[in-house]
Amino acid sequence: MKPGYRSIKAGKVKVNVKRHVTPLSWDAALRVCQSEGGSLVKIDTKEKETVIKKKLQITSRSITPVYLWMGLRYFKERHRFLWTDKMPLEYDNWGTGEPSHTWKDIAGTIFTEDCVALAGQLFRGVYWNDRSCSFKCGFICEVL
Ligand SMILES: [Ca+2]
Repeated sequence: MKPGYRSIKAGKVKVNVKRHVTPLSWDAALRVCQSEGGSLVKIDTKEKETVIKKKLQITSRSITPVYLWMGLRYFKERHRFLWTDKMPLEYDNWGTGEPSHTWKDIAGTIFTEDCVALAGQLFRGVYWNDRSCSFKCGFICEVL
């Protein structure tokens, strides 16, 4: 495995993941993961999410959430979210009001939100939020 990956085993869950700190767009983040022989992380069970949340310490000490891209994206023409391996969404952990599909900034500009990030926030804990794919976030890669 490439440097920086951690092999985590807990119960039935076994994952090889790396948390990248340098913020990138969703597409650029995916390319980095692919160059490391994997993809953006697939969080398809609650058990796996719990392990990742604990071991990668996805929490924020402020009310400003920490966002980390995962391998989930919305495909408008198919009206569904798909993981990077093309599998459909089964387990999810959306935050309140998510997925919102759009976001309006203070100036009233509307952004389409098709890419999903794991969010960690003080008080709210860890939840999912769809965000603009061009926004730059840290990200989690997974090697099978
Ligand atoms: Ca959203």
